[in-house]
Amino acid sequence: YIADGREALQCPTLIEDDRTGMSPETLKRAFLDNLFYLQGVNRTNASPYNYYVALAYTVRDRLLRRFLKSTDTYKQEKVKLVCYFSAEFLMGRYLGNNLANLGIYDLIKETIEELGLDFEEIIEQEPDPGLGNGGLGRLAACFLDSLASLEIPAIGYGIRYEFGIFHQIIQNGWQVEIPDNWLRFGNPWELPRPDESVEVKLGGRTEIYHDDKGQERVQWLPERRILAIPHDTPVPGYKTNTVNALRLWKAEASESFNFEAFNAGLYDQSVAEKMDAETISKVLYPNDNTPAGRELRLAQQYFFVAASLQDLIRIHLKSHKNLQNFHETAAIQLNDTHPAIAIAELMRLLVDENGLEWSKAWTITQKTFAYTNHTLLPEALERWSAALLGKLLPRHLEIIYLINHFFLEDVRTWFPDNEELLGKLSIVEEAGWGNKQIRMANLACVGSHSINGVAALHTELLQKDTLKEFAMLWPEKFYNKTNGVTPRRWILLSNPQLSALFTEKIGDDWLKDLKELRKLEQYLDDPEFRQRWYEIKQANKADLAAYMLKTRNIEVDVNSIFDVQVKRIHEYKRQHLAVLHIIALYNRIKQNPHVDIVPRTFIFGGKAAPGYFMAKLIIKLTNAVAEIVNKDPDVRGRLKVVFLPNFNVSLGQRIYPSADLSEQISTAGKEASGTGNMKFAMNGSLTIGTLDGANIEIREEAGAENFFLFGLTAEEVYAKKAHGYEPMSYYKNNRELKGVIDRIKSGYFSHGDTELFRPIVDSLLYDDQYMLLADYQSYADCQEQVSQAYRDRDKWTRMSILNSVRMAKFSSDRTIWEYCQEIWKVNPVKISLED
Ligand code: NBX
Repeated sequence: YIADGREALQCPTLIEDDRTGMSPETLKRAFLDNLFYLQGVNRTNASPYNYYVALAYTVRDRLLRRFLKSTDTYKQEKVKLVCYFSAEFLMGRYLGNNLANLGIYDLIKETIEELGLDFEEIIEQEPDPGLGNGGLGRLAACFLDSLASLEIPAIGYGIRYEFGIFHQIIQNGWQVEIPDNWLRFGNPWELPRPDESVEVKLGGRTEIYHDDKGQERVQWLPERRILAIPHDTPVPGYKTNTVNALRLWKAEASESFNFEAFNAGLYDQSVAEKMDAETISKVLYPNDNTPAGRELRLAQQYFFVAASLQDLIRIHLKSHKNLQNFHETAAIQLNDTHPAIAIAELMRLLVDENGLEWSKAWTITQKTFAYTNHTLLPEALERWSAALLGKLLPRHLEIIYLINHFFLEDVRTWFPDNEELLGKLSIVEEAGWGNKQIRMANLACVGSHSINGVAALHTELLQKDTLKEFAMLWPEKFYNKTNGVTPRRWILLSNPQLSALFTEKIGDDWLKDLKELRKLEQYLDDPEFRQRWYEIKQANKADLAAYMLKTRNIEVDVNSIFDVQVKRIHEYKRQHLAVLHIIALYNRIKQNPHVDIVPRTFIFGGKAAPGYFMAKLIIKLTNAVAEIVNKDPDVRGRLKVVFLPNFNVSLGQRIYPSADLSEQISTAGKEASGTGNMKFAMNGSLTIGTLDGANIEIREEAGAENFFLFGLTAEEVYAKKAHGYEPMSYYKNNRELKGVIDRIKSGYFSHGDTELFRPIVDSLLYDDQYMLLADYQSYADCQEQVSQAYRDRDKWTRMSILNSVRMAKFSSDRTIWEYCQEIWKVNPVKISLED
């Protein structure tokens, strides 16, 4: 082991030391040093958290050499960097993941246990960094893991939110939000790099001036300047030397913050402005699939994008004389439209600040950016009022108008006299009364060379519907990139027992190439293998059962079907469809207490956006049903309903391995992809699902006979809407369904209050935008098939095995490889640790 910087100090280089060594003795010494010298505590008074911090630094030290070597290699070899621009990175805990990727998990676990410490308890001390809402943020994290594992030079750029996604508690059945102060005790994983800070400008106005050649040019006279301070977190690949950076920006007041006010004696005012600056990276907006529309949110988006582009230009100019070939240094992926203002910012940097000609700058810009869309819901597409955008970013508004002007001019020559088409394509929407809106998806499409959806159906619907005018204009720009998840976190770390079984049978190559798991199909007819499979699932269920008992004081039967729906709460995801079915089962028992029902434990988890009334009411309904069902003696433990509070990455790691049944029941055509569906299936859950998002591809891979399919197709949903959908007719014609809705209406779950759940009932009976009633019977019938299948343990286990071993397509390694080859045009770069 070689420690960097030794040569300069004229130290011998090949000596293993306390910061690089891997022998148990060296590790123990390093760990105890980090306890004593970094934290000033010792074995007699250290808390579990102190032990966590000591271990985190011990592991971080062992990442740094690879980290710096990676960065240096990228610089020296002038490689093209993949830059993942994302307002969210839902990384989950680092400690276990870094140990696994360094290949030292067992070594460290044993070493810690030799010191008489509880390794699990130490792992649990780490706050779960929740810098994202859900699928979109977690996808960014899985992508970083795959990029490093595939040895692709890459960097994730985002915001270092001081408060991540709120902590959810349940009070009286309702969601209550608690601020997530995750940095309170510091963060051992990040390296602040204040020397690489940059300034970001905001507000003010623009001005025309003449440069020294007499050329007319525009400059931006900002009102405020904010400092962006990068904080780097190393992201190691699985058993490679590559360690990439996640670079998150923190906002602070500039050094020169309101110096005048300060000197004029207005000390309080200048401090107030300092606090104002820090607000920008203060808190993650907790909305998924609805834009916030707030000035601070736009400031956040611009803040991290402007800082990141300056960073990339600085990197580029270290090894190139000008920006003419900037697109050869950086492939920037826009994770949804949240960073799309980068398109206008790069144009401003190239044209205004570096004197490039507009058309040259535009070519570079389009070659640099690629855009991923994550939603088909029209209400979720970001739009900014031109007035708001112009106030915060006056020059960018002008640039957007110019981009739009040249773009529409082109469209006019290609399609003369087609005002309707122009109206659809325009980046600027005239919303009436001079109320202009900037459509960020249109800006992203125009400014990128690639536009991709995240599952086959999603991409198809983007081309046919949401973005059809762009698909008509530029069919060659469209790609499908079906999502994936990293098998390191979602199998190896989450399900150590299953991982050990895999490795015992086929070696550990599956962790780098998930197709290897197919080899396990040969054991399908081996009763001993099936027995072990079953036992592992039961052991995982027992773990989750213990957790539910401890946290919720609910006792569940590990022989019941663990039927799980965990994801953000949203009407289109239809958690309430599952609740309707639970009430139907309950009603059957009440009608005939001896009815033969396969025991089930229904497990829910997920956060609702704090301002989303219906989603919060769905949580309340779920808990209200749980309260009645769980304590009813007629039910006799056959049904249990558990809402697990604060679903996040670490709770996911507990839940996915313990599920028998994965609920993926969105209205067809609404869920872009889903990624939880993949995590469940890899861990041997069977899916009950609609033909939506990636469910379709999961079913294709697993085999239709190993998937519980129900519900309308996307086409049928559109057709039904077009012909006038009447939910009331389903209510009137389906006795069981009527019984369910009447039970809610009657106040049975709300202590006699017939008003509480009226918004849900009314929405179902009179509108039912997401067609729960149309899909109800098909869902209930399908659930009956699930129950029958579960009665046959051998059959169920075979289906479970096949689901798990056929999920290779959904490794994010496959997804990232496709992005690399088709969109980014980058290849792996080997990192050598030799000097
Ligand atoms: O992105 C999700 C989709 O709903 C999933 O179908 C998909 O699998 C996943 C990854 O592609 N979208 C999502 O998570 N969106 C957000 O979290 C979001 C956050 C902020 C915002 C809009 C959407 N303003």
